[in-house]
Amino acid sequence: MTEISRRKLLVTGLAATAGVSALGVAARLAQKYGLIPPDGGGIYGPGEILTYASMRLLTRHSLAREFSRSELSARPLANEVAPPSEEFKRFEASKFVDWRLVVDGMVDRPTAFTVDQLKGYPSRSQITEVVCEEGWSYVAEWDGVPLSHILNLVGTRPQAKYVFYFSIEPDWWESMDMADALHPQTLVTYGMNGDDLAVGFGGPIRMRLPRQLGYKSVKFINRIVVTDDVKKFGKGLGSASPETGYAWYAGI
Ligand SMILES: Nc1nc2c(c(=O)[nH]1)N[C@H]1C(S)=C(S)[C@@H](COP(=O)(O)O)O[C@H]1N2
Ligand SMILES: [Mo]
Repeated sequence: MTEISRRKLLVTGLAATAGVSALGVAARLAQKYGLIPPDGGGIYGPGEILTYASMRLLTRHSLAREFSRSELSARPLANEVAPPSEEFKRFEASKFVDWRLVVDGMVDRPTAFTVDQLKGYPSRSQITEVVCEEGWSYVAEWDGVPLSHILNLVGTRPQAKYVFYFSIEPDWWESMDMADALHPQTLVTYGMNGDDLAVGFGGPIRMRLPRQLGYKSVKFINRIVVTDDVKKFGKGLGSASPETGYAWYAGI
């Protein structure tokens, strides 16, 4: 079955079983505007399509809540990560001067950025919440360069649909659609609460998407790939998360 007809079947099936006209309308709109998430197949597919499509239709341009300094968490919680590799320890020992963030894929000028280069671009500071799916959260101030600025520098091609990003830590990779990639609050961060970003919080470089759950904010990123084809990565579900039972789109 072709991709299109499989999708059509899925969405039509959803509309038929929904029994509520709003769901039918959402499903038809999802179909019409291509609002099908990469993990929109399988048994949880219809739910993922509904979530993604309705969030996108309602909140494409909305902002995540930003907080005031008085609301900063006294003790931000660094969630546990795997023990650092020897390679990572070497980067850390030389204060990450050799760390590179490679940006390539569907771009005109593939580039490897140093941390200092990233710090030299127009920065944005925002006080936002990290929300883990396990039920805890904290508020911190993040400093970084908007991902949109980086995408402009490298010359993202108009056909681009997704931005994939990879950690040096194996099995941690994610992607976002262009609405999130170009969103002003999506930052490539290098600082937190006025300091360099500590390793526990993902230093030297971490992706921050305050409009999605914490697991989309991948730590220790060293590669960004712009693409129009999710099938090229892993099992083709858009990120590592759906491969282990979490939604690709984790809007909050
Ligand atoms: N590389 C990497 N990134 C990661 C994780 C991880 O284990 N490794 N955990 C994720 C999860 S599940 C959450 S909730 C947040 C936690 O961020 P924090 O440590 O700042 O609280 O980081 C996300 N990014
Ligand atoms: Mo999490």
